[in-house]
Formats: sequence, structure tokens, C-alpha cells
Amino acid sequence: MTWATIATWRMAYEGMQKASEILAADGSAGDAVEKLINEVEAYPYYKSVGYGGLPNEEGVVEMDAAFMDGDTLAQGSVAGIQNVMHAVSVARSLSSEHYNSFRVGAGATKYASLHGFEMTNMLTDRAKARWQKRLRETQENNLNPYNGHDTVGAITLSNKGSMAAATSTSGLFMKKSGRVGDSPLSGSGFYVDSEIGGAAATGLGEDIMKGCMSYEIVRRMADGQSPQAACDEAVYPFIEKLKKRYGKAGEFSLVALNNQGEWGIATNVEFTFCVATDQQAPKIMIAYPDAN
Ligand code: SD4
Repeated sequence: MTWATIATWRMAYEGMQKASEILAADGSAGDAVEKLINEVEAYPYYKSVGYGGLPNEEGVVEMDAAFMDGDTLAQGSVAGIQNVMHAVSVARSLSSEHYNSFRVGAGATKYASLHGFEMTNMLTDRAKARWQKRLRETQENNLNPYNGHDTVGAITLSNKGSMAAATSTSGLFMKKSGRVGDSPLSGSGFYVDSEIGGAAATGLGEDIMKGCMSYEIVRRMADGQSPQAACDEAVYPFIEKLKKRYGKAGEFSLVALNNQGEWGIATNVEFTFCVATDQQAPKIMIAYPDAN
């Protein structure tokens, strides 16, 4: 077998180095994907994930995260969780619960605290200052407050042929309290099946959810499409469909990996992503929307 991993945005690079070490040492796909995301969550300068993530409109940091095991199809998710350093680890823990595996708001935070996860104030001074500035700008200039926000999403394939997927985000900057995007939603923000492959999304959750984009990519791979063909044929026609119905479409960037270690991406914005395989050290790549 051959191991591989793909993840959204340049911010995944350092975490991917750690994940690659785990995969190269015959570690599990779940451990590798959790480690990758944990690194991003703990880094205070990534403004859209974990510690230092930008808050909602009211200045409160609310995180969404998910974990999925491609062998069992077990999933765990949290949405609107507060004061937790590693939302994805809480999601992974929830994935072993047969009932109550998707928790939101106070219930999610309570679960994290009861299960001994690291609790901390996630609003750094830097993120708070940025929020205050954006608040002024949006009020003064009537700006769209939501632009420029990213989710880390990753898929891993282990040497044993097992796969896992995970996401973590503080959601859209200046979102309304309680707003949840695609990232913790199975089939929209992520999906993985070790018999086929997996996909993960970043972009405007409200639009990604309309097409269940991650599941649609995995479904196409199940029908025999390569990850790249599945991304192309799932994502671009769907963007056109939204444009036809709404006159516009939000940002979409999807990554996919199959259980042979082949990968693909689709994007309608300039998009950085990271890839590593047993043949390829972690590498930052860039894709441009005009290429499609
Ligand atoms: C969300 N998809 O909450 C996330 C945010 C994101 O690039 O990834 N923006 O809708």
C-alpha cells in the first residue's frame, strides 16, 4: 500500500509534515488527520481556525469541526463550540459515540469540558483588534463582512488502506451567533469511505451545503471517476447551476483523495493546498480559477 494526504490551504503545511511522519511510520489515518488539524488549530496566526480564529459578529469565537473514520463511517461533529483549543479532537471523541455524535453550542462545550479537553479563551488580542476594526469598516462603508475566511480540511490514507477526513474552522468572520456552515456537516464539508476515497471543502458554507459537495465527489469516485474528474464534474456544473438560479455563486474549493493515493481539486478562487505521499514530501501547491 501507499500512504497519502491532501489538505486545504497553505496553513496545513506544517501539520502535514507531522501527519506524514505518522503515515510513513505505519500510523493510522485517524491519528494523522487529527494531528494535521491540531497543528493548525494551535497556531495563533491562522485567523480562521482554532486559537486566534476570528470571532462572530458579537465578538465570540464559535468553532465548527468534524472527524470521520473511513473504515467504519463513524462521524463526530461539533458546531458553535466555545473555549476549546482542539475542536477536531472533540469531534473525533464524539465519533466513537453511537448516539449524540453531533453536538452544538453549550452541549458541545460541556462535553469537551467533561471529557478533559483543553479549555482556553480562544479570542486572542490580535483577533479581537481585527474584529473591532472590521466592525467599524462594515458600519462605515457598508462592506460585505464575510470575505476572506478559510477552513482547514484534510483527508488521509494510511499504509493499511484506511482513510479518515476532518475539518476545523471558526466559520465565516462576522457570522451571526449560532450560524453553522458546511464544515461540520457530513457530505457537505467532508466525507470519506475507505472503500472509495474522501473529499473536504472550504468556501461559502451556505452554497457548498446546497450541493452536498463532498459526498457528490465521493459518489462520483465510487462510479469509477478519478478524483480530478469527480471534482471537475461535481463542482463546476454546480457553480453554474447556482449562477443560473441566483446570478452568483460563493467561493468553492474542494480537495479529494481516493484509496489509491490519487488526488484532485476544484476551485473558483485562487487556492493553495498541500499534498504529501510516500513519493512526495509535503508540498504547497496553488490553483487558479481561470485554469478551468
Ligand atoms: C463555513 N466553509 O463556515 C466555512 C468557511 C470557509 O473559506 O471555509 N471559508 O462556511
